[in-house]
Amino acid sequence: MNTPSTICAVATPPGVGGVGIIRVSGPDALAILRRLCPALPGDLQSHKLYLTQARCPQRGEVLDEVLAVYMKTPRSYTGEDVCEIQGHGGALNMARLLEAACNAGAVLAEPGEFTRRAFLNGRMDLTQAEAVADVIHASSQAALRLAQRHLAGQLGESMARMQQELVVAVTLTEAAIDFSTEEHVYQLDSTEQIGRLEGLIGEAKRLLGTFDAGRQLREGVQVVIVGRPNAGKSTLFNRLCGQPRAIVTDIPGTTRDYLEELVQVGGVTLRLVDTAGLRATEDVVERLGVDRSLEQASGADLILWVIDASAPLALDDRERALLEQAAGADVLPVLNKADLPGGLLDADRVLIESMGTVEAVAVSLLDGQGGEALLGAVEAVAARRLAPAAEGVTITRQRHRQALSKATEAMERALEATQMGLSHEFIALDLRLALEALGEMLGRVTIDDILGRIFSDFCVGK
Ligand SMILES: Nc1nc2c(ncn2[C@@H]2O[C@H](COP(=O)(O)OP(=O)(O)OP(=O)(O)O)[C@@H](O)[C@H]2O)c(=O)[nH]1
Ligand SMILES: [Mg+2]
Repeated sequence: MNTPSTICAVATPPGVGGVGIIRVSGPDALAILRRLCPALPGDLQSHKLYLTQARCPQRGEVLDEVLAVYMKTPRSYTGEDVCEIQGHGGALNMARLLEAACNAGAVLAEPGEFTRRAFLNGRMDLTQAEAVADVIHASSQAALRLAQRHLAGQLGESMARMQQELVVAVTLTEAAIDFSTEEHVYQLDSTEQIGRLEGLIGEAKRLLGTFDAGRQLREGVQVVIVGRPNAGKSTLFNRLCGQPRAIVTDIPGTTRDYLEELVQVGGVTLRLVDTAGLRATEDVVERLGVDRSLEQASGADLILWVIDASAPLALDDRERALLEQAAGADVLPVLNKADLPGGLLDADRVLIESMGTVEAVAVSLLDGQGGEALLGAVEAVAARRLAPAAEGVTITRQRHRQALSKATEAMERALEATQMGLSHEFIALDLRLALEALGEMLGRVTIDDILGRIFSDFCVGK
């Protein structure tokens, strides 16, 4: 195997800050640190901060007064020898220290390379590596808590437990194949095997059921504002954003393209989208805008359906189709313009109620009445949708869902074959497929390792 290079990067964000950190990782990290900070003692201790001076490795001039730390392999983030130099924050100072680290023998790290090395060195599984990015990018308290749980290994541990159970199932099945022709015939206890597989499938399905909430927590709940032109969509968008982000006029068809903003409501992040009013139009630009609005709405978790309640409901065909096809999304009817005399007919109200998944809220976006009730309703829907991810093990990415679905399908095939008393060979094949899928999720393919270890514990045959 090639010796890995020693990489370096600025670990703190760009710009001005009290402290800036240069991180170095790899086999030469300590030598590089010594070249940069020649005054460090010869018997440098690991995991201890030293106040010293960083100097230019070539010319010897003082670059900065720094705190330096050496973290000896394997007790470091990457599992390699790691050194960190904490200098005074500031783009120029950091750039100069980084250049000095390169002159001392390090190469610039690629994006994510420290975490990649941590994963490759077995310091974390893939779900934890993903969680590092999620912690950094978390846009709400709830998303941050979930990312921290994943970083702590909650998801990985749960997958590893399933993996272990599955290994037992594979081992027993393969034992039944290998030893069925020998003197002491090994019989697979199919009742026990069925129970084990049913338990595993149940757990996998429970986890798959957390995906929607997990994704919404990680990425934000997608809230799309739709309705007829002039209903007040952009006015609502601006109110929720807290700033006049979208253009509002009394000309129907003002919004042409959709607009998106991240908005915090009650500790939850919403991906709020304002769209073009839905109507038939000859205008090419507006028509494209309507198409894009429909596209946005098809990915919505919550649709805020804005209705001008001062006139009878003139439901457009696109509007009807959109609301009827919004599978899985909540629909909250917003009866706007409550400051004007009501114009909705009784039949309109019945229709609105039938199309909404939650109770309609009457508001005037102009004078603010009903604003609290509307926010409360949005918060309630978001909280209900996110509840499955609030605690317990949760999956958050398509990658997790795909791997888990693959594992579940394979386990279901194995269960069915076991129940039908089919050949152990086929069952073992499916169980191995399921194991591989779980291995993909953790980024570890250790099936044969685990099999070897566990197999030696089973006293089957001689
Ligand atoms: N009286 C009254 N007028 C309102 C209310 N909310 C919005 N309006 C007005 O309705 C008009 C249209 O508002 P917009 O927010 O631009 O409507 P829109 O749904 O985004 O319209 P398009 O972008 O054309 O689809 C503007 O003149 C607003 O000031 C309300 O509660 N009461
Ligand atoms: Mg608009």
